[in-house]
Amino acid sequence: MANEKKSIDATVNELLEKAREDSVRTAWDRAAAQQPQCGFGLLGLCCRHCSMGPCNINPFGGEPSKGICGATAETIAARHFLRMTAAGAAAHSDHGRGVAETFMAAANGEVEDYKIQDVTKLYKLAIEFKVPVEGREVNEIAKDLAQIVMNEWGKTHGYMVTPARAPLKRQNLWKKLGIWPRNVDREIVEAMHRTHIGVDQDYKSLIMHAFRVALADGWGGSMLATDLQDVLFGTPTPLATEANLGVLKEDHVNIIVHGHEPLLSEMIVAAAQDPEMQQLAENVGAKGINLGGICCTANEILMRHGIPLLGNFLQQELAIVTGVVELMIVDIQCIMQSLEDVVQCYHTKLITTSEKAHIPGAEHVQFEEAHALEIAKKIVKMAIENFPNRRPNMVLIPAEKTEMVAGFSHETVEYLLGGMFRASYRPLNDNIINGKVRGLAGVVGCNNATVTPHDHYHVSMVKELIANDVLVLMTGCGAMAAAKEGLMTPEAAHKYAGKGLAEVCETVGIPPVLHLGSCVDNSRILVAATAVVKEGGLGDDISDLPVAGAAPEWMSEKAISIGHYFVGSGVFTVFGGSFPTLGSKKLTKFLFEEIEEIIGGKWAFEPDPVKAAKLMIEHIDKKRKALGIDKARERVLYDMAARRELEV
Ligand code: SF4
Ligand code: MSK
Repeated sequence: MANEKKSIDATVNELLEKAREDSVRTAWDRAAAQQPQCGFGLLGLCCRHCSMGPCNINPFGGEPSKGICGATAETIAARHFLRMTAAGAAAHSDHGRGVAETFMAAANGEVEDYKIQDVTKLYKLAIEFKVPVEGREVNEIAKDLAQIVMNEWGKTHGYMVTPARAPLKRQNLWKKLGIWPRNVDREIVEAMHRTHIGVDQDYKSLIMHAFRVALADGWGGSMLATDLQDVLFGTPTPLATEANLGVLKEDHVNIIVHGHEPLLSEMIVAAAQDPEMQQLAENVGAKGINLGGICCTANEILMRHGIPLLGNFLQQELAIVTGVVELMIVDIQCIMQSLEDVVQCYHTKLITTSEKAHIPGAEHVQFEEAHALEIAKKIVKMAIENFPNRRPNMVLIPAEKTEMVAGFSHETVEYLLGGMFRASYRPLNDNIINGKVRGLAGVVGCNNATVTPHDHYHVSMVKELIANDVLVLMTGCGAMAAAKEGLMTPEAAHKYAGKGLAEVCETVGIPPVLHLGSCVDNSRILVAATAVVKEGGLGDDISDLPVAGAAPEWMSEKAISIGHYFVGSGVFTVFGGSFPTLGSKKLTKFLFEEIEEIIGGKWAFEPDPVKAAKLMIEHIDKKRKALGIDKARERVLYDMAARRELEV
């Protein structure tokens, strides 16, 4: 396939051309080299959980129909699905644990570079975890809260606290089904145990435990990561910035932060703004220091500081191909090992920083919270010192950059809708009831080198949804795709949204596509959905709401965990690309149909993004009908048609 078809983003196609000229191989080249990919693996029909294997199952019904131990197609695919969920939940939740540990260290005064910034959110959390607040110092409250919160990862008895934020009916369902998570670590360990040879061999039982694991992530580890990051670094509020590789500056020292945790990147932001560092940059002939982000670290510093988004997952190699990046700092998750090969062709330094994530050949600067700012300054200095090594003949900065507005936390949305003194979701609920807003969609997830053109699936789906008056909430790399396309400005409502949604967006002053943050911030979508339920008038559970979820270009195991906690929260969720259980008809039928009776949500697979959007809209309309508000929407359409007639 020609390069111009690899992405709908012109920067990608331009830089892929340059990569070829520079003899740099990218994920797209390696994806081509992997073809044809293993059909058993794609269908979830390959097991290597013991050394009698690997065992494959014939997807066409012939032999072999069972693994050597007798495991069936559904058992093998369900075990695989559960292990993916566990890996995804582990990644999110271990990120959350790191934040909790830093929060504890900050509360104990052990790390001077981190301070509690959102005291209101701290109080809210303290009350939720039954920490006394009356007449106490902030740090005393924080210390007690930190001790209790850490138990969410590994308490010896009882259940997790934060799932109690869900609507009461949903809580009761989780209790009845026995899937209210006990603690993050236990559910993940149990997932590994259940999927060992000869343990849980009932696909339904495996999928129900996958709910418990995923809920421990979405309503626990991820939710606490978001909350504690807000406490430490501030809850995001709307801010304007720019997205795409065109924000790189030829006359500046360019530094990229890539990965997921804000613990280091927050310090890099502070270090880069330090006048001493600015002066050092000028001393080497640069006009200043330009910071940008890739993947969810980008989303974290975007949401709180308006630092520009450079690009999403599949742009990480191409950012280096521009030839103007002095240094890329990575921490954890979604970092391609190939970055080390790419930097060999340019002057860029690749710095790993997490004890959990090393890359052979990359320079490792161990990040320590106790010396956070000092280490951040050391890394920024390394970038500055590397500026003179830039090779001018290797430079190509694409022109494209797009304005965007980000920073939509649940609290901000509530404030924007109702104002400071009557912050409330009431206006949103009213507009859903009267049909101006048809429903809500969470569109999240990654890019995937086997799902081309890059970004096309996110953008097409989102455009279809907003044209049909569905307000879209986004996170992760999908959010970046929408931002680069110009869907995250208030003006986009007028240009792309249906009349009803455009009217609401213009009244409130919001884009039709809201950026809610990083992968762990999908928890903000759960909280927002719960707030809509609690506001009243739209049923008494998330599964009653006219909402749907999607990940059209997913690739990470974290996406499976996210999808499963969306479904476990009662949301219809559509994935594109591929789906890991398709080799088992029984299991797929269970996930795509039967599960709805049990949990109120269900999965679907549809690679065509517009068809997938239509499935979401159909589901939203089905829920509107069940709520008895389908008539309201018809009436609104009739009124608008009548108005148009009058205008003519
Ligand atoms: Fe084969 Fe069973 Fe071992 Fe899996 S656990 S590799 S199906 S024998
Ligand atoms: S970074 S998990 S590629 S969204 Fe969160 Fe992007 Fe997916 Fe990584």
